[in-house]
Amino acid sequence: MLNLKSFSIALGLSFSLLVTGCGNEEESQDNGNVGEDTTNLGEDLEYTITGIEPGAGTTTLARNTLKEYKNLEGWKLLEGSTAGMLTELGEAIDNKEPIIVTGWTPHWKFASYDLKFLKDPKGTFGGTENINTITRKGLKEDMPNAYKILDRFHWKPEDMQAVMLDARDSSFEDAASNWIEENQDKVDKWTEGVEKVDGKAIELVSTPWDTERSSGNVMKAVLEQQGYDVTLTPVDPAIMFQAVANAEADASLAPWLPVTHGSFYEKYQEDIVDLGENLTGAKIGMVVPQYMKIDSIEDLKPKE
Ligand code: PBE
Repeated sequence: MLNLKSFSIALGLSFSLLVTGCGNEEESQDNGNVGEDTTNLGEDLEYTITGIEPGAGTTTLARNTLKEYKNLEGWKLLEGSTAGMLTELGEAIDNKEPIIVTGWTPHWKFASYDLKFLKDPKGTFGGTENINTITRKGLKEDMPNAYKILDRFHWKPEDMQAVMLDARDSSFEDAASNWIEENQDKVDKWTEGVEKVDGKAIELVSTPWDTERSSGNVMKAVLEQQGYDVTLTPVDPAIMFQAVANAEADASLAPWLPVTHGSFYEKYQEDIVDLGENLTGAKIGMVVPQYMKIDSIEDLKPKE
């Protein structure tokens, strides 16, 4: 029915290339005063911010951040994969070494480690972000029951983070059904008075990060309970917007707005239906371990 399969295959391929491309683990063993002297900090880090996938909204904003802050002259963004970033972060923390990553919340890393966002006085990473639900045009008429559930779906950062954490020891499918079991009252409000269907196919499109694997799998399970035959396909944010705009997919719970995916939203807003926020209080930016002495992006010193 749709061409998303080829998209996801392409994405899978680019992911494996990226993961292999980002395996260099530098170990700077020298300092005990983590980030105390911010000139040495740049040298210790080889003036590198540990980033994620090139296609992420976060990466676009991080590239822009390096341009906008004059004090980041000579710094570079190491683009790679989220898995690579999380490995580097975990290792740095084990060794109490400095590291700066591009990160976001909700995410289990904030539950597992003591982390902080660096202040961003220029606001290049935006402020508080929302995650929105979008559908293709005509879904309301074609699938009024699914539309109603999608429109009612909202939850809190704590809910999403709980699914992400749980999925680390099991799978997103299991974590989603556990969450539904424990939060049946919330789910009942989304499905109240909605008629069940008999195997009607619905295509959800999402992005490959744990945040959206959580919301996507919860919605998949809820719609399946209502009798839908649900396909959930992870793709890059650009493709996610394009697929909904072209009606190759029915809906997505994955757009981060107004800033992270703002450029895609602007491009496609005439061709999609925006059902508004499904989560408020998300955030992206530069993230460091609490033990580092710096507090702001402006505390970093340019390369000499
Ligand atoms: N992220 C963080 C997405 C949305 C925000 C990695 C989950 C992205 O950067 O596109």
